[in-house]
Amino acid sequence: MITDAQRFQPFSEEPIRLIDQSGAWLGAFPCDLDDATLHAMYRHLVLARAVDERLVLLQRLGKISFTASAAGHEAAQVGTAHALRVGRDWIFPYYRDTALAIAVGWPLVELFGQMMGTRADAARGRQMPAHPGSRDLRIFTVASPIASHLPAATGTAIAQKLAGAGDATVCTFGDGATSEGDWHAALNFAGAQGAPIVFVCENNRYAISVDLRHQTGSDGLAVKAHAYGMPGYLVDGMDLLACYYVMRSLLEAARDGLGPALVEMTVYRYGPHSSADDDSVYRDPAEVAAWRERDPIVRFRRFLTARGGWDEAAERELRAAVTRTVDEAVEAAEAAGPVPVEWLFDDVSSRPTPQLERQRERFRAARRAAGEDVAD
Ligand SMILES: Cc1ncc(C[n+]2csc(CCOP(=O)(O)OP(=O)(O)O)c2C)c(N)n1
Repeated sequence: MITDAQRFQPFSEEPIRLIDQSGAWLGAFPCDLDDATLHAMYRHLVLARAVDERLVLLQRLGKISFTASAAGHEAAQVGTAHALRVGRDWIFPYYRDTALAIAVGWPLVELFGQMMGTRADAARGRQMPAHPGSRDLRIFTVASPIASHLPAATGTAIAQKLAGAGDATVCTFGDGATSEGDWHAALNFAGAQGAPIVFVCENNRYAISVDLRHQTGSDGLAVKAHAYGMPGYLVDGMDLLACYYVMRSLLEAARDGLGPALVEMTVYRYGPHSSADDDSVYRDPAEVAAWRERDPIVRFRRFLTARGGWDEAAERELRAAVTRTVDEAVEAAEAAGPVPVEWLFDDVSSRPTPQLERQRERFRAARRAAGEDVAD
């Protein structure tokens, strides 16, 4: 239940913030989360960072072909995840949302299986790495073309409204997505239809090498919500609880029939755009270092420590447990073995067409000719 004090003002000039750099609570209302919930949120932050670092390592080792680091985005994503009703609300994420997927419970074995293309991958090796999806968790499979998932997210939210079950949709994207036509079509239609959807822009100020100043002449991104008839909120995306409380109140409003909202979360990506990028050619290392000083994980840990109930021993125990969890997940995902190439022919249609069967036979014949052992 959201109280009046937990409703936020849209279109503020300063980002909404509930925890300062020292970990002190700034809210006009008391934090109403219990220790177990706060510690679960912190574990998700730490786990997401550890997964991220392991993915970079696996890419360097040649075990995965591509990774897009979420380091610096964790508070925005974990805060959003905890405001969702997992399995009921729909989630339309983008490729940088590893922490979001982890925090809503995407199994780590599946995550690493998806990244490595092993049999542990629920998508059976058919997506490029960093493209999760889950029927059970209602995660719409990530699509590479920027902003192409937004109209589908709006459509889903309109369907939720028509169904009348009180569900909502969250759709995330980067600042670069706001330059795409799909972005405007989706927000326009959501506003016109009063769709129960919260659009979340993880604004890290870069679309690969393109600075936000080249994307828009407007004063920020949240302000664009005005034109689509919905409120826009500017939030400190390195502050987990600011992200959580803003998302909680907006999702509740959406479920109550109050329509869509746009949230701009200011974040920073510490690493390059992806494993295929060299950010040193377009960013000053001093800028990266300055944002690292505002690390969302350190800030939240300070909050927990100041509140009581978190200390060095708890921290050590958590870090060791997280390392073990990641080790085991990587091991299990790898042990599942690579996806057989022949799976390519499965699930294309409910009954294979004669053309598909002929292609499968030609493929098998080519493998036999190459001396491979092909089962009948
Ligand atoms: C329609 C389209 N155009 C270009 C690309 C190439 N591309 C991949 S990621 C990216 C940058 C997107 O930046 P942003 O939306 O800000 O998200 P970020 O990666 O910064 O989190 C671009 C241009 C693409 N995938 N799709």
